[in-house]
Amino acid sequence: MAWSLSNWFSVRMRASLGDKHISGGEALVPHTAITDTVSHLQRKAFSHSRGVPDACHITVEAVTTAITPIALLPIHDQARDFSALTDFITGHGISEVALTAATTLLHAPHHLRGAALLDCVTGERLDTLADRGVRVSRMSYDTAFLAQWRERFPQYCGARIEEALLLASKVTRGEGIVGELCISDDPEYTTGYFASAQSGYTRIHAMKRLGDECGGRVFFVAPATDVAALISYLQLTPVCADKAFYPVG
Ligand code: PML
Repeated sequence: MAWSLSNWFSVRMRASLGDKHISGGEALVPHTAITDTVSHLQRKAFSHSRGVPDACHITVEAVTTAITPIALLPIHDQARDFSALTDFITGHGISEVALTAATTLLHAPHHLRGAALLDCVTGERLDTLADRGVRVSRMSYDTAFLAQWRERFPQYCGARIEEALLLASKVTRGEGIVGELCISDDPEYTTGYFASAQSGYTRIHAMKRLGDECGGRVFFVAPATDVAALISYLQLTPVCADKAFYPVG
């Protein structure tokens, strides 16, 4: 499929209550879907269990660079809790120090709106964006591919998983990314994931206690990575998932 650039838009939402982050969302859509996408994101902003926002910003921006087709990561389900997964995660070249730095950040009371970039060896924070973090943006599914994928994997349908899987599939293609660790910031949702190009998208159940508002995303980055180029890719390069690493048709 060929994507015409003239008609694609990035739509981003951020909702907050005072200085508390409530919800975020984003989509890369043709101009014909802007209205529906804005209403979807607005509904998302005002129905989050973290609270009712007092500000909701929605930005609509034309995309002017070529859209890169990408493949979705394969999904694995781990019926284990996070504490059992240290060996699995450190097996990706992530040190225990870096993993501890990540879990400390993800459990901090004032959590990140975007993602923190951490050196996978030292655990040092590499971006300078503080609570704002890096906002991964400009991702979409090819409509026909998504329909096939939903038919093949009905157990993974739904906006939350589809959005997380798409984001992880973009992130793990980034030059220098070793892995991503995500804890949902929804107090009622305790499943998170670890994703990497090497092992795919591994869902982790019981990632936190029910009712806990902590959460966010950490991207583990190889030493000597060009961090500015990586952030630019994550925030600005448009991608569209039009295939998986396994047959879906
Ligand atoms: C979120 O709440 O948006 C993050 C969801 C992460 C896990 C999604 C899944 O169940 O695989």
